[in-house]
Amino acid sequence: MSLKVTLFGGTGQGKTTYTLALLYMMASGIDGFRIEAKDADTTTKYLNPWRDFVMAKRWPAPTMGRREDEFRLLFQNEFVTDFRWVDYQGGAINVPSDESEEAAQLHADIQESNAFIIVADAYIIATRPQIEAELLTSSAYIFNLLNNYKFRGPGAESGVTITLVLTKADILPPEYKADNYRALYEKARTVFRGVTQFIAELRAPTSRIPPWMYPAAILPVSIVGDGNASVIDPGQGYDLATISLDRSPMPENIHYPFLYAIGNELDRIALTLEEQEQDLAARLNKLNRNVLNKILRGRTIRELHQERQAVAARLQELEPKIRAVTSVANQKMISLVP
Ligand SMILES: Nc1nc2c(ncn2[C@@H]2O[C@H](COP(=O)(O)OP(=O)(O)O)[C@@H](O)[C@H]2O)c(=O)[nH]1
Ligand SMILES: [Mg+2]
Repeated sequence: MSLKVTLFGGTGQGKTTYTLALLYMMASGIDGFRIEAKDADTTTKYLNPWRDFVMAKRWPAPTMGRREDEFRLLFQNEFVTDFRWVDYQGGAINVPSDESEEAAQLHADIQESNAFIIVADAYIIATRPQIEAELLTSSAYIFNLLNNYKFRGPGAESGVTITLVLTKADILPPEYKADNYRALYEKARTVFRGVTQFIAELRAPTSRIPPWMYPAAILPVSIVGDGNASVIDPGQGYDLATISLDRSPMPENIHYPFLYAIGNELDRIALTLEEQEQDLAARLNKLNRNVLNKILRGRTIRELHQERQAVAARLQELEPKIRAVTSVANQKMISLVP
């Protein structure tokens, strides 16, 4: 069993570019954290398009289908956990699981994930009419899936970490950058109001679920850095903006959402995983067969249970050290609910 982060977002929101930049930065290590791919080929697969991006100023090709890769997360050169990163073509969010293999896989990913990084285009949120921004970012689809598989589904008490990454912050109109992105946060919370309101309800004094079960935060990021890219055509309808990369990219803020997700997960899992495992079988048996088979991948529920227990023990051991580092990310991120 590994820690699992699912990257969520509609087509063209910036998931693949974000992933390439993050893995490039994390491969050399940031703040004591380092990511190693399971094998050298995986690393090459991610480094090549990143090199083309930096050297030839060529954006990564659109993702075909779902892509899952295994990594190892290290902290001060100590193994923390295996770690799976799932990126897929935006389309899978918008299809029912009985109609598409990829959608069934996505539903299983959601059910099994510890953390979600929702990737949404800040430029779309700022410049499109609200209702178009909702559809292009797939905010309602994302809420629907989270709601069914995490918030209200079996296992809601175990919580989940949610990070909303607002990409392409570099090309935002100045009024959305002003005052520490105040106008952007406001619009993003409205576009993602399903998730935001759900979290807000949990923060109410009457809620029986403690706030640390559902850490949720937001941050604008840029893979290229301010002033290094320009909008050639703002786009309309389904067509998103055409953007040229003019100078060498200088990624900004991109590792914080990741460290936030990881750090809060380690905290939360160490505290809840063991007890949550008690009713694992009951929870899994409530799932659609198709989705359950994807989660088990040939294992029995008992084997899955044992793998999870081992992770919990390991995390408990490392947690105090890791907390020292992730507190930086916690301070940098802005709470989803003001
Ligand atoms: N200005 C700017 N544009 C970006 C940035 N990240 C992505 N883009 C643009 O968004 C497009 C789609 O990104 P991609 O990662 O393929 O989106 P995905 O479909 O969610 O994987 C890219 O081709 C770029 O034009 C960024 O940080 N700044
Ligand atoms: Mg992609």
